[in-house]
Parts: sequence; C-alpha cells; structure tokens
Amino acid sequence: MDFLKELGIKKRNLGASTGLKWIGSKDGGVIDVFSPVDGKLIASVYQATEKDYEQVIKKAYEAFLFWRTVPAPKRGEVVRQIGLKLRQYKKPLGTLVSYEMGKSLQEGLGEVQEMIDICDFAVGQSRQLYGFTMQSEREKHRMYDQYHPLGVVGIITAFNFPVAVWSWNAMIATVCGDTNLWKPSSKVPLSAIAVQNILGEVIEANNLPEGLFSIVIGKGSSVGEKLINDKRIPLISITGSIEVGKHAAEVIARRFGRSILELGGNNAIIITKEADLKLAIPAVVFGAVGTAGQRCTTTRRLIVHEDVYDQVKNSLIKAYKSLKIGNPLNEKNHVGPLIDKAAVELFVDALEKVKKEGGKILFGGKVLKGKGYESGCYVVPAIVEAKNEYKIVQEETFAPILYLIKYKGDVKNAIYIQNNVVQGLSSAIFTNNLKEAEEFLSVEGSDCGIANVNIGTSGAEIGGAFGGEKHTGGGRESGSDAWKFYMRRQTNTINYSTKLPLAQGIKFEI
Ligand code: UN1
Repeated sequence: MDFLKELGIKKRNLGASTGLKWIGSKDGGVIDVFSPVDGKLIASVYQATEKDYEQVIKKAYEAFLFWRTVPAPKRGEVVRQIGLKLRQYKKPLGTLVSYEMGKSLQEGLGEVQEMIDICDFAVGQSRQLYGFTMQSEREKHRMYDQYHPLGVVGIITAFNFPVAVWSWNAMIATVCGDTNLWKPSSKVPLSAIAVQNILGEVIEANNLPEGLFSIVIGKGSSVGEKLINDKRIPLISITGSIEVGKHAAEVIARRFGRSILELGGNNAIIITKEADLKLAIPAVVFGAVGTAGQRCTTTRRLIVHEDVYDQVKNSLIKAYKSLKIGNPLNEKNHVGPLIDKAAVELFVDALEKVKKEGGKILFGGKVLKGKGYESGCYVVPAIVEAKNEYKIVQEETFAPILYLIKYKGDVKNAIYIQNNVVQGLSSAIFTNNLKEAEEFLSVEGSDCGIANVNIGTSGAEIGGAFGGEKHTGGGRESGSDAWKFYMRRQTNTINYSTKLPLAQGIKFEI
C-alpha cells in the first residue's frame, strides 16, 4: 500500500516521539493494528512505557520554556507551514484514516480538510490573542488583561476522529505558545504516527526544538494515568466516553489542573409538523449513519410530531433501504464498518435491550457476513421505534441506531424530550416556523452546546466553539474564543500617578 510508505509507516513502529525522533522502547508490548475494512493487519506499534513518557514530557516542558518566548505571529507561521504540508499529504493521510478507522474516504479526506481549516484559523488567531482594556476607577491608573502561554497541553483523542480532533486542540495551543503531548487512541495509532511524521518535516525545516509536538502511544492504565496525574501538564483536553472523562476530570481537578472534556452525546433532531422533509430526511440519514454512527455528534434520537410521524418513518425506511454498505474506500458505498468486533457486539446488545424494553425494530440491525464483510465489523444501520425513557435510549451506543420517538402538541414537548437525557452535545430542529425555531434556541430551548436549525447534528465547522453541556463535560475546543482556555489570563493594573489611592474608596494613612 503506497500511502503507508508515503506517510512513513513501517511494519513495526515505535510508540513515542518528541517531534524529531521516535524514541519508544520495545518492551512495553505491541499493538497489532487491523483494518476494520478488510480485517487485515496494517502494521504494528510498540507501546510507549512510563520511561518513554518521562523522556517525552521532559522535552515537551523544555520546549515550552523556549516556545512561549517566540512572538505569536511567528508561532502562527509554523502552523501555516503545517497547513501547507497537510494539503500536500491530504490524499494519503485521508486514505489511511479511512482504512484504519473505517470511515468513508470522503470523510477521511474531510477530516484532513478540517485539520487544514483549523491551521488557517489558528494562523489568523495568532495575531488576535486579544485582551480587553478596562477603565480604572482610580486616577492615572491603567487596567488591562493579557493572555500568556500556559504550558504543555495534553491531548487525549478517541478512535472516531483519529487526526482532526488533535488538530483542533494542537493548532490552537501552538499559536497560544503551548507545547503539545498527544495520546491518541490505541485503536488508530497509525494515523497519529503519520501526522507526527508530517510535523517532523516542519520541525526540521524550521530548526524548531524537540518537544514542540510529542506523542505517546500506550496503555491508558500506564502512560494515560501518568499524563492525567502529571503536574507539569496544566491543561488536558480529552475526547472520549463519559466514564473515561469522569475519572480523568476527577484526577485532574484534584491537582487543580484544567480539563477540556468532550464526552458522550445523545443527540436528537426534532421534526415538527412544519418541517421541510426534503431537507430533514437526508440530514437525519447522514447524521445517523455517517461514520457508521460513530461520531460524538451522530443523530441518535429523532423526535417527530405525530402529524408527520408516519410519513417520516416511511421515508426513512425507504432511504435506509437504498444505503450501500461496504468497503469505505469505494466511494459508491455510504456506510463502512464499525471500528471492531467489540463495537459490533455493543450494537447487537443495544438492540436486544431495546426490544426487551418494548422497542420495535423497523429496519436493519443485522450483522453482515460473506464476501466483502470478512472483517466481521459491518452492520445494517437500524431504525427503532422507542420511548425516550428507555434505559438504553438514555445511553450513547456508538453505532448506527436511530431511535424514533413520537411527540404531540407544542414544540415545547419535543424540547422537553430532547433535553431529558444526561448528555448535552448537539441538537437540531427542522421547521419553517420562526416561533418554533426561536423557542428551540431560546433560554427555555435546547440545553446542548450545539443547537442547529434546518441542518443536522453532525458536521460542525471548525470556526465555532465545539463541545457540550451536562455529562458531555462542558469543554469547548476549536474556533470562536475557545483559544482563551489554552492561555493563562492576567489582569494588570498600572499606577502612573504620584499617589497610592486604594480602590473602593478605602482610606489607609500611615
Ligand atoms: C467527534 O465525533 O468527536 O461535528 C467530533 C462533527 C465533526 C466532529 C465530530 N466536525 O461531526
């Protein structure tokens, strides 16, 4: 496979790097990476040990002491070059993401495009790390706030976006003057190795220090624990399950570290009786089956007004019947495999559970066997008639299961259902009625971090702040002013008078 060679992926790869050198040791066990596409072994990775971790974090910290002194627009210039390199490697990297993770080639390429976009965004941001100036209540005093680099940023990413989520964090952190330590998912380490190799070219060309971009591929129970406990890392951004995030957040909070949590979603689309179904149906299908239901923004619940319920149900079944399931590198296919057989088991298990609770499977739910499906990871996306209060509907099953839920009367009833889960990532409403749309976006509306009108729940642009509320964790990354969390904020007051007036009118004379 040419793309592996082009990206510097060997048969056996070391699992730790400081940016310039791969330094991992060979006694920490090996990860064999099998493609969910065809079940074949792609390559292997030696897991980083705690000793490797120490070496990497040391370099990352030393690099920070230098990097923080580099003017932000110059830091932006390095990110600009990373964006250029990613353009150059878009095809092979997108292909590897698709082959290693199982998402469609379009989506693999789209993921690299997200990386390119966030580079461009971050370059602009590097000249706009603005603070405010405030009016002092004291004579001849000046007050303002400024943002300083924070330190080494730890970035823990999930398998479903093997490269893009790292870049939302790392490219912003880099222009903010921070250095990066990445722990990618052990299910997709090769895509991360490829990115690290691409970064190496930029580091070398610019004579940058080791440690600006570091990586450790290893066990959560060893290097993962070290990372979240490490006082040298003031901020850790974590994408993963609620369970993983809860543990990490507790550990990080105990040492007063900062965390950006981007955890589970249980995203819903509301279709009111005034929706334009020509828009709604394709949005629901893409939201529910895109990335085989393995986005944190995947549409999992569909809350439909009773007047249009049967029409929506029938249109969806018709659309699902036309889905082509198979090798995601073949652009004719709409749905690729799940990440592994364990994910397939969770899919099957969730469907069993929903049936027991009274749900009705309207379409799909089978595991595919036979030619083209040898990896055992392909399933037929399911549509299930269900109730919001079912235990399994309250959970995020990382697979293509769409729960159809009926509502009656006012849009408020639909919003109530949509908010009645612990997660709060993404949400959407389809309606042509202004009042319904505004109600959904109002203070009494959706309680999610993302709320859309007449577009689906997934496929957010990098320009917005990305993240969600409640058990989704409250973190924000990527665009808007998310950069502020990657910096240390300082309020400065300067007295240029000959007196020492105290604030609040307090007199203290000696
Ligand atoms: C994720 O699934 O962790 O909004 C991120 C989207 C993508 C990102 C998803 N831009 O669907």
